[in-house]
Amino acid sequence: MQSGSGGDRERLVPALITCHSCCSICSMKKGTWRVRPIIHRAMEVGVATGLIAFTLGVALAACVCVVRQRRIRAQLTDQGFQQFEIVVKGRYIPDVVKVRRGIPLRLYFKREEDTPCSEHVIFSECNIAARLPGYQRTMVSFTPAKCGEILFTCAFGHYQGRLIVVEPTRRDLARVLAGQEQIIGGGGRGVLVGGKGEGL
Ligand SMILES: [Cu+2]
Repeated sequence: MQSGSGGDRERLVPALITCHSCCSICSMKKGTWRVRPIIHRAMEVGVATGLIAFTLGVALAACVCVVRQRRIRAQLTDQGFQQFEIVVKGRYIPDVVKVRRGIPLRLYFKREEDTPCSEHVIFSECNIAARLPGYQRTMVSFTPAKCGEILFTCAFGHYQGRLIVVEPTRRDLARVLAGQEQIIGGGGRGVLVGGKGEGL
């Protein structure tokens, strides 16, 4: 007990400060923690906080990325096609849309202006051109045949947008097949596939 007073102190201080055998940040060696314990501790806390902040930052960036990806991907419908709305106002919003190959696509151009520039939308690779009346929603439909990019522009090429055509997943295909069976089996519902049901 008597001789342990020095030992008690030694045990108490490390319990408070937790010095490791060495530290690569402050190059402190084992046993030297008694000299600069507070600086050492502060560095450890600083590094730990930095690491946590960095990890949270990366996680947040990943979430934002996923949400953004979802937002620009055409939605699959229960009727077996994919659809997406693009606003035309000074440009195409959004100007990049992910679509699936081989699944009928309906693009709804919602034109919120009447400048002559954006009156037509042209998909030159697909030989598709459509007139977009001002302040209306116009459907352009086709089936993307191959993977890659499809450019669409206004008549003068000022407004530009891109469809990124990707391979559908198995889940996408299963859903589309289920939708088509439903339409075939559901009698009168098949009429909708012609694509005039919009705007009613
Ligand atoms: Cu234009």
